[in-house]
This record gives sequence, structure tokens and C-alpha cells, in this order.
Amino acid sequence: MGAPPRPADPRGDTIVATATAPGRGALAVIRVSGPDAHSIARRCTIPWPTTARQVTRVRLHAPARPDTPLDEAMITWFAAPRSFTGEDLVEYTVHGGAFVPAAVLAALVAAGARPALPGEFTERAVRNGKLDLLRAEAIGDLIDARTAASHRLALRQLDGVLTRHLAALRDAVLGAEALIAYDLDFPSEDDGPLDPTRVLAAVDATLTALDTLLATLPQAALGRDGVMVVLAGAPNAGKSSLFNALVGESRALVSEVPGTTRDAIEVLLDDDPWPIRLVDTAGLRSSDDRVERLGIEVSHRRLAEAQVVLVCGEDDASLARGVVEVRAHSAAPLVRVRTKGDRATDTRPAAIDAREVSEPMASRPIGSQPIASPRASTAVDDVPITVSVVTGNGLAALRNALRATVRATTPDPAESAPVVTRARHVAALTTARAELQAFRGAWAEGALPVPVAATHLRAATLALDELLGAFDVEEVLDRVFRAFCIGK
Ligand SMILES: Nc1nc2c(ncn2[C@@H]2O[C@H](COP(=O)(O)OP(=O)(O)O)[C@@H](O)[C@H]2O)c(=O)[nH]1
Ligand SMILES: [Mg+2]
Repeated sequence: MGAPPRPADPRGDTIVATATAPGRGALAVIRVSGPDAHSIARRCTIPWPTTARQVTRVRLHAPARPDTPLDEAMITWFAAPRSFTGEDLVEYTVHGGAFVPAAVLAALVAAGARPALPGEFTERAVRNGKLDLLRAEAIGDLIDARTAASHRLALRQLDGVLTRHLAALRDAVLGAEALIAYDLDFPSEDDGPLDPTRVLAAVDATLTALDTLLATLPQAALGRDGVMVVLAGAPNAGKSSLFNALVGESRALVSEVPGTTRDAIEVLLDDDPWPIRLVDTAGLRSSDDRVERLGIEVSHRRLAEAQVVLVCGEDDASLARGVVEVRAHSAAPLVRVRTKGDRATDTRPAAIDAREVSEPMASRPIGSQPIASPRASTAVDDVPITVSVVTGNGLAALRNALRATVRATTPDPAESAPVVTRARHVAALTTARAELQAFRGAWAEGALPVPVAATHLRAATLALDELLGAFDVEEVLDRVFRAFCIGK
């Protein structure tokens, strides 16, 4: 989406946008913000409410045509700085649909407002100190959230968990800087020269905190893309039937990515603690058929990416073969599924306990980076879970087993610890980390003059400042808000 260039000083003018999604709907919200918001809105509104922050029923019209009503609407106005943007702000709730919001928007533009750029309302809120940059990003994430996990992460960030944590880290770096500055200014104060280990301890604690924070990035991807769970097994094992049964049973189908018959088919299912990206594959048996071979190659690739594998087979022998084949391509935890339970000729009990999960042979944490505190995988025994898509038996137990395996190998979503969610965060934290390490090396060896070593601390502070949006970094603001929707 080629966003138009942003005005050089976007603070000067008054902007307008529809904040709700276009299309047919009962209501739409239109916002006007800027120094002339009240006078512009007034030219389209009868009567003008006397009191701020009070919902009033009004009639709307184009500025030149007060006798031609556009809508019966509700209006609330706010006076700077007590508004979302920190500017004078007007919020209309008008009737929705194709015509009314567009007509009211046009009237407000005719009265002097400029159509807002994507994210411009939130950008103004940041510029006016109503919101820090991390919280502003969280609003964007909240709007974009498609899964319960993404929603949870966005709300946590909106609540300021990450902001407070970073502010504390920044304070720690400033503290170290102050220690050094004090030593520079008063080198022979009563306590004698500065104890270098004190500075090192402060810097080391900050480095550890930065590492912990950087290691949380995979959580954002998990919340967005889900845990990749791949169905594997010989052709005809019942994988596609099981895929359909699991999808059909799911409480929320989030998205669907259909492929061709020889490609993998995947679906994102919202689940607790993380969404599950369920992938059906073509089957594992080697084949001379060219098309089937292509499908098998795709299966192998998917297996290599899998975070959990459901190995499907009708009997012990095919399950055992399936496990061996899967292990050639994947070290992910396995859940063994005996399919077509309704046909089973043996007399084993059909009801299998939910805790029966096959042992992850080489469990590894999910995500491309190490996870801060992976928990031990669940204890398991050796009984596969028997399912039937015909009777539905075993599907609930399979879901529970899958959840248990996911829980055992992914970060704990209940932790209220701060989590980084964007490449921007990682870039800034990596810079801060590199500067702190450069400082640490120079300081420990006494290799650089103190004032030079101290510039690394300064640079680390600046990187954290940029992350918080604590000072005016045009480029950063521009990059962050370009991705927002209009009216936000
Ligand atoms: N009776 C019974 N038949 C099943 C069950 N699951 C799959 N099948 C049958 O087994 C055959 C192969 O199933 P399919 O899901 O296409 O296997 P895939 O090749 O592994 O994807 C089909 O004829 C299915 O109807 C089940 O639970 N019970
Ligand atoms: Mg199939």
C-alpha cells in the first residue's frame, strides 16, 4: 500500500477520518482532531453541545446547506489536552453503510478538515505525550489480532508492561552513566576512586535483562502464526479425515490456506494457550508416481518445520513405521494417533486418558530463538491415542494430548513478563546490548579513557529512548504509523 507522503509538520492542521471499518453496519464513528476541530465540526452540527465530554443528539449537514440534513447522529467533543490525541477532538457516531459516513466525511472536509493518513490520530497522541510508542504499537496489534494469544500480548503491551520494564532498564543504564560521571567530576572524593565492579554489576544485570527480553520474540510469532502441528503417516492412514474432524470440532476457524492436492493444506485454529496451525500432508510412502513424489517432498519439508507431529496409523506396525519415517525429517515432539478406531478388531479399550502423549524424542522449544524458560516436557507413557472420525471417539482426548504437548514445549503464556513483539524492538534492544557490551569490554580492561567508554552507555540509552519514542524521532514515528489503519 503506497501511503502518501506525510506532511512536514502534521501538528498544524485538523484531520478527519471514519474510525470504523467501511461496509454495511449499524453505526460508524467519525473523528475530527486538531486546533480547528470544534469550529469545523460546528459548521456541520445543529445544535452545538454546550458541554464537553457529553453525548448529545444532533443533526448533521454540509456547511453550506444547513437545511439539508445528512443524518441524525450523536456527538461528543473533547477539549485539548484531555482527549485521545491531546488536541481538540470531536467524535460523531453516525449511521453506518455506504452513504452516510461518506457524506458526513465530505461535509467535514468541505468545512476545512483534511482526510487523515493511516495512524495519524494515534501518531498525534504519541507526539502530544498521551501515549508512548510501544503502547501505540499495541493499539495496532490489538486491531490486527486474529487469535486469543495475539490479543493477550497486545493488551499486555497496551497496559504498559513493556514500557515500564524498558524505562527501568534505561534508568539502570543512566545510573551507571551517573556513577562514571561522578567519578570524572570528583575523581578523588572521600571514598577514593570509583569501585569499577559496581559499574560492571549494573551493566551485567542490564545485559541479562536485555537477553531475557530478546528471547521473548518467538511469542509474538506464536500468537500470530500458531504452533505448527503436522499430520503425518502413510497414504490412506486417515490423516485428511482427522484433519477435517479436528477443524470441524474447533471452536474458531481463523483462516484457511488451501493448497492443491499434492501440496499441504493448512488451517489456523485458535486455541489455548497458543493457536494451532494444523497442516495436512500427502503422506510419507515412497512412490514412483511423479505427482505423488512431489507431495511427499512437500510432506518432508513440512515435517522439518513442524513443532509437533501427529503420527497417524491404523495399527501398531504402521504407527511404528510412521515414527521412523518422521524421525528422519523431524526432531519435534510426536503424538501417536491410532486412526479408524471404530474398525479396530483388537479389544483394547477405546477410551484413552488425555495425558497419554508420546514422548518427545528430542524436544525443542518453539520459535527460531531460544525461549527464556522452557519447561520440562510432560511425562508420558507409550499408548497411542485411538480416534475414530466416524464416532468421534478419542477426538477430545487427542485435543487434550496435543494441548499438553504444546504447553510442554512453548513459553508459558500466563507469565505477565514483558514480551517484545516487533523487529523494531529487537533492532533497538540489539543495539543497546552491543553498546553495553562494548562499554563492558572497555571498562573491564581499562582499555579506553573513561569518557570514551561512557559514550557507549549514552548510545545504549539513546537506543532505548528510540524504542520508547521518548523523544522526537521523525523516521521512527513515520515507520510505525504508516502501517496503521486510517481513522486510528
Ligand atoms: N471407518 C473409518 N474410516 C476412516 C476413518 N478415518 C478415515 N477413514 C477412511 O480411510 C480412508 C483414507 O482416509 P484419508 O483421510 O483420505 O487418509 P489419508 O490418505 O491419510 O489422508 C478413507 O476412505 C476414509 O473414509 C475412521 O475413523 N473410521
Ligand atoms: Mg489425505
